[in-house]
Amino acid sequence: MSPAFPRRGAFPWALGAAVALLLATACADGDDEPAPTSPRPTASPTSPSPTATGAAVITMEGFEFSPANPQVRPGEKITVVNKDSEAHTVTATEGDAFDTGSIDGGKSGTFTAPSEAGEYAFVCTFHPNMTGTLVVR
Ligand SMILES: [Cu+2]
Repeated sequence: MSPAFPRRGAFPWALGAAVALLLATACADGDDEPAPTSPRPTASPTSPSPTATGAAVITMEGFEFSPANPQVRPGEKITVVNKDSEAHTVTATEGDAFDTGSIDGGKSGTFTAPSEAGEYAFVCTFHPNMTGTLVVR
């Protein structure tokens, strides 16, 4: 009867080892599942285009539009800042897509981008060599 004691003692030992193994594999599985989804920094490194994010602003300075090719959303409100002393306009060259009218030097105005995507050339009606293209998309 004496050799039965060590055998009985071995059963809980083996059970404990089996449970420990099960727990270890269960923990490993639990760690594997959320791993592929959590480390995905997709949104943070995508903000190097200043015209596409935030409020759209066109600056007139030195008889130039800056940026000359602003990219905006359909129907977006665009602020126009005139830093020159002369009056300027932002006027679509084809049709009447948009027109700020005269913006005096040192003043600012606004206009609304067309609701249809496309490229709209614009000009200052006072200074036709001031040109730009509004990119709506
Ligand atoms: Cu002008």
